[in-house]
Amino acid sequence: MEIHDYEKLWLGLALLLIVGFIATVAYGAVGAGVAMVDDEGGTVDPNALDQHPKFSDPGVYESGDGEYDVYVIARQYMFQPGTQEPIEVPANSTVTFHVTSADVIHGFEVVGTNANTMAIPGEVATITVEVSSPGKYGLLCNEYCGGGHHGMEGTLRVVPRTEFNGTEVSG
Ligand SMILES: [Cu+2]
Repeated sequence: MEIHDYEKLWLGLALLLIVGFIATVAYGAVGAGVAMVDDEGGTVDPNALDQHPKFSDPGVYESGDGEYDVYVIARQYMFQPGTQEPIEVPANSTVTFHVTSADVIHGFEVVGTNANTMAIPGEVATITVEVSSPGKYGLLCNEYCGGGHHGMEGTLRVVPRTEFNGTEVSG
């Protein structure tokens, strides 16, 4: 059987395309750092957040050298903290957000980064990000949660380490 040269060329190009698609999908699955939120954060009673050791006073907690835990409650239509007062963390640190919802399903996205999770009543989502230089990031809810959804936003401020005062952030 003889295959025409032109046909060989197109067969080669089609194969190349398939390999390219597989490589793209493989990169998207593992290389880009996209991960599903797992059960690691545990569960919580959404009706008793005020009795939770951390969610009763949501905010920034130092958990180690240059490591911080940030407890955030999403509710219609604000992040607490984040909306009424910005979440403030020092530059060059590792920040783990623990996010839950007090009412309906919300989203929690740090705009311009790949930190993006759902906030589900009863579930605690955890995401860890490295913050480097000082700057200001928007927070926004990306799950439709009701009439005020479009206004549900907040601020994450990364401040120079010398300006960071951990004692006034929590709450
Ligand atoms: Cu929303």
